[in-house]
Amino acid sequence: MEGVSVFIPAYNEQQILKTNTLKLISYLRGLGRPFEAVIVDDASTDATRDISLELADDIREIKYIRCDVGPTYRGNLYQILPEAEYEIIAYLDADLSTPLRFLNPLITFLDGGYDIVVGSRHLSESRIERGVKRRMASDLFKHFMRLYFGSEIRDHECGFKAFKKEKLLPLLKEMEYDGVLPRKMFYDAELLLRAQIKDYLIKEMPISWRESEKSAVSLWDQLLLLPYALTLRFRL
Ligand SMILES: Nc1nc2c(ncn2[C@@H]2O[C@H](COP(=O)(O)OP(=O)(O)O)[C@@H](O)[C@H]2O)c(=O)[nH]1
Ligand SMILES: [Mg+2]
Repeated sequence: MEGVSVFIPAYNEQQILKTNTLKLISYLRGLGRPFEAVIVDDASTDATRDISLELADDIREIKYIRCDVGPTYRGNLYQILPEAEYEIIAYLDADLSTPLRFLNPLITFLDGGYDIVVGSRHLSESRIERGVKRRMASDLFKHFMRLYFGSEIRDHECGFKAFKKEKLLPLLKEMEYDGVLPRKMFYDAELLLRAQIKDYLIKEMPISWRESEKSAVSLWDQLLLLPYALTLRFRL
């Protein structure tokens, strides 16, 4: 069985990082495949660094990578993913908005031949606890991606995804010019558009999602990405 590298993007997560990382480790131990858990910290200003260093010291399978420039929302995370030790790459939110029991099904779809599996909050079997404002924004974005880009995916933005490393690397390479164009949350959407152009096999999997109150993402910030998103159609 292929090993899995699970990434945990973390920005100021001192409250929950230790407990949830330990939960993740014990879950992964139960899967019977080689694994690592990699905390990717984008210049947190709280104790995230100390907590992560301690975890990495204590537990062999935990690694800690700190980026000095951040927060970038997704930019740094995607630059770090190629450092994965194993053939399957997954990431999830530090607050475990999607319960861990969905992780094995997510990975298993890759074993079954899919190239990318995305957790989705927009399928009829998905179970979502989310504020009205963010739900509406997410619905609007879903329609935008379908109507403007013809995307067949409903939830591009969910922080619960898995990839075959060999398929992800060429996509990241294509997107390398990112240096001058901070895509932030739009990174995921662009990646999935490019994956569809390459005819990758993509599975959208229903999940549960319970949003915690803390959020690093502002809707206003996302709106500022609109010029980038509108012009992307001509660059693809
Ligand atoms: N590495 C990194 N992680 C981040 C950044 N912003 C948020 N995160 C992490 O990404 C995950 C999702 O963030 P969250 O604020 O809950 O986003 P939301 O669920 O979309 O509101 C959490 O694990 C955060 O700690 C960032 O700029 N860099
Ligand atoms: Mg969240």
